[in-house]
Amino acid sequence: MDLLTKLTDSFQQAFPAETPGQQTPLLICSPGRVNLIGEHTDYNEGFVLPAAIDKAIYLAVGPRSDNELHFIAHDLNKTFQGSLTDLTPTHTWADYLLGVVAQFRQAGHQFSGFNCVFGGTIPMGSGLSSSAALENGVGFALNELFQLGIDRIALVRLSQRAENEFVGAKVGIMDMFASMMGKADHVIKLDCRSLDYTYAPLQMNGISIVLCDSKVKHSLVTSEYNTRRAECEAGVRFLQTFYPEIRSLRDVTMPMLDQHLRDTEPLIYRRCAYVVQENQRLLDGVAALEADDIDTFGQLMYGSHEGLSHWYEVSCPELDILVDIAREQPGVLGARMMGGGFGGCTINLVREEALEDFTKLITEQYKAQTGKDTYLHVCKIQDGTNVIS
Ligand code: GAF
Repeated sequence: MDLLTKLTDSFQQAFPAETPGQQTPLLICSPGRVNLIGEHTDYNEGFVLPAAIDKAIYLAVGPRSDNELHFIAHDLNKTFQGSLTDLTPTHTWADYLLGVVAQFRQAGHQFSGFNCVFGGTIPMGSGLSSSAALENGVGFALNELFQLGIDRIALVRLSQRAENEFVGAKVGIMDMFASMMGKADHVIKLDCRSLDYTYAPLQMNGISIVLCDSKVKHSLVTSEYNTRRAECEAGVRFLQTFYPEIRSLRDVTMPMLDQHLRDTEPLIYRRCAYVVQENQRLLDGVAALEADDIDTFGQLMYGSHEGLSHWYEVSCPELDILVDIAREQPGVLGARMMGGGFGGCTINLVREEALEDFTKLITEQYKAQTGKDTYLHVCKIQDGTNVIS
């Protein structure tokens, strides 16, 4: 039985005719994302280059006639029951749904309780943004169910606020944006300051985007993520004493950092220098893609990984090993860790004719060096969050 049938069956069993005529739930698909380059730049008002992928969270949703909230996490085999009148964090998976509901309420939107069963194909903790996909899916469903008339960008912002304020992870806007705004066969060049964006066709003639899952789920990710963000903000505050016009690391150059931070604040210097250089790598990478120069783009990906590993210090031994193995394989153009870090996936550009050997070698060598199995996925780039039926 496929996942959508399972979710629909589970919905109908759990909520039989709760509201007459509502046994048939609204079905939503909300995808995960990849990011080709531009990591930890979003919350520094820089650029990112993400896309929505063919791994998603699926939600079956229906309205209730009361104020109750009934959620079923199908893959976890867990249930949650609450009320619109008591929206406080539970420190469980339910917060990704409750947080969105709380943001909608704060924004003044009126709606009744609802039932939701969800499950998905995004491996949890793999750095493919299952949480953003879930938040977007819930927001999208509420907007549809209750005809709230909220546009996609406003939904993205509500998802981000849910994660920042309710879940407590100070994430940037990239993941929600990519999941909601994705377009099949295109990457999104997003300016995270203005939210201006353009879609660029992904012309990867004969090259596949391959994800390698390290299968490491690091407990440090939220706390270290928030620390990195605070370190970047500290760098900006320090530089503002010399350059009051600076608003974020987007406005900072390497000479400014070299002159004022390198000797006095070496740790903050390394963090800020990584971000400034990563923004430039992204701009160079976009120019390389436009010139159909995938070799240069691949080299920039390796540069991104080096920076993330040594300067920003958000990698882990397993991710470094995956990138080191990939670098040695013929037909691999570039590889780097992706997302927040401390585990999850690497993203690799691999020539199609080399895919079979790459799969075999990376699987064997990763197992030999770490004792762990990796899981590989060749990505397709899909449309963003949408109604299935
Ligand atoms: C996580 C966050 F959610 C994003 O906002 C982004 O900062 C990313 O890490 C790093 O680029 O996925």
